[in-house]
Amino acid sequence: MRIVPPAIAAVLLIVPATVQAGTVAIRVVDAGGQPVPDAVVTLHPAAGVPTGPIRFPWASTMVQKNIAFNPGTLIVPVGATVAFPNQDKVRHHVYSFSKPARFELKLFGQDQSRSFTFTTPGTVALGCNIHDAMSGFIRVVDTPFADKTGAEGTTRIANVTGGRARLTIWHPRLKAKQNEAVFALDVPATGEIAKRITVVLR
Ligand SMILES: [Cu+2]
Repeated sequence: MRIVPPAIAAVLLIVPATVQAGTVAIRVVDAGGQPVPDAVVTLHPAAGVPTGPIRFPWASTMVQKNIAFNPGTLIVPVGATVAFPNQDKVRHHVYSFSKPARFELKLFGQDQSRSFTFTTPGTVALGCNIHDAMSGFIRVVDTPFADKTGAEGTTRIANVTGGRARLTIWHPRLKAKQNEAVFALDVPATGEIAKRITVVLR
């Protein structure tokens, strides 16, 4: 009979039984090397996304304030019900003609809210019938590995399932089919991979 030395036995005990996962650090820049904020970064591991509900640390809320959608781009998990509170003194009439969700939230005023449930992944462009300049986007995603780039054009997504993955960058001005650029990425089983992505904006 083989005896496992105590030191090795202790190491075996502390190895977690979870899937190996790494961190993906993305920096999105435009053709001139300038950071691209508010780009939506999503990762779909070839091994599949973890089962269970997708939750993000931000609210599924699209506020109308100062005659603008806030945030300008909102990421929500597929199946999310998004609230549209009006914090302006004027009335808004929110609509979308986008394929994943065609809807209309007819005239509603200050401190009123409406909601809509997004059941199809994809991009939803929002407008307002009253204020032509109002423009907003909801990116409905079917992966928990999603985030928006900050002012520096960067984001860091942790606990991503290791192995081959599809990396998608979306931005409303990205010059590509459906405003998306898609890449293959090898996510490390532990530690971090950093990737700089150059996109062409219109
Ligand atoms: Cu409006």
